[in-house]
Amino acid sequence: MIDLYFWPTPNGHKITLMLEEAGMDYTLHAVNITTGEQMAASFIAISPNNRMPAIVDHDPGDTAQPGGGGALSIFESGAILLYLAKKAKAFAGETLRERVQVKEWLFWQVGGLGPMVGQMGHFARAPEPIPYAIKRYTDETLRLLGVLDRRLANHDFLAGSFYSVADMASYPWVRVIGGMTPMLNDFAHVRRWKDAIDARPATVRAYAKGTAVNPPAPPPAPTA
Ligand SMILES: N[C@@H](CCC(=O)N[C@@H](CS)C(=O)NCC(=O)O)C(=O)O
Repeated sequence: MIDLYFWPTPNGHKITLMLEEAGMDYTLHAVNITTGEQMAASFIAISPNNRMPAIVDHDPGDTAQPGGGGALSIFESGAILLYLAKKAKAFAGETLRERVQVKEWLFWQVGGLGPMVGQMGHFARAPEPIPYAIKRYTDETLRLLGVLDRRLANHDFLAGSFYSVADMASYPWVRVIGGMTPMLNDFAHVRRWKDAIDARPATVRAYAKGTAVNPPAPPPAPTA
């Protein structure tokens, strides 16, 4: 059994996407990052960077190895995805070349797309607008969407012809962009790829789990 420490943000959704795709048993523990639950000592014990997602695998299956055995905690979404892919024996490529491409695009996301889109959103909502920062992160997000679009122009998915943890890492960030801004309009291949992942049953289940954890606020009551 796997415990998933989660809040429905793009980094959190990466892991529910993978767990649902792989059909793994997991228990979801909400870590409400809007009220500071990520700062609890019990959470920092498994996620020293006080960020979610994190997992604890109670059956890592390495008891035969020296020093192995017992529950294993993992933080950082990229590390979690690679761990789960190894455990599931799926979604990380089969050949050497496939595995290299999965890692290239996974690291591209955790080091590039995620932080840049995150900063773009942060500065868009800053109490004092800083035009240089808004332009810097918007331009960089557009550049990265261009990189993604060129890759997807001749590949079904990021690592080639198969769905992988690299797609699961990037998709939630592209979904956020698509929901907030018209920025995807110029990137037809990205939209085709996003639509294909939107339609996967595991994607629908993963996002339903997120909505259950933090349901959208009800619309304000109509006034006279
Ligand atoms: N590099 C980390 C980033 C995780 C991260 O930034 N998580 C955010 C939510 S998307 C968080 O927990 N924020 C809490 C905070 O800002 O205090 C990963 O990929 O797992």
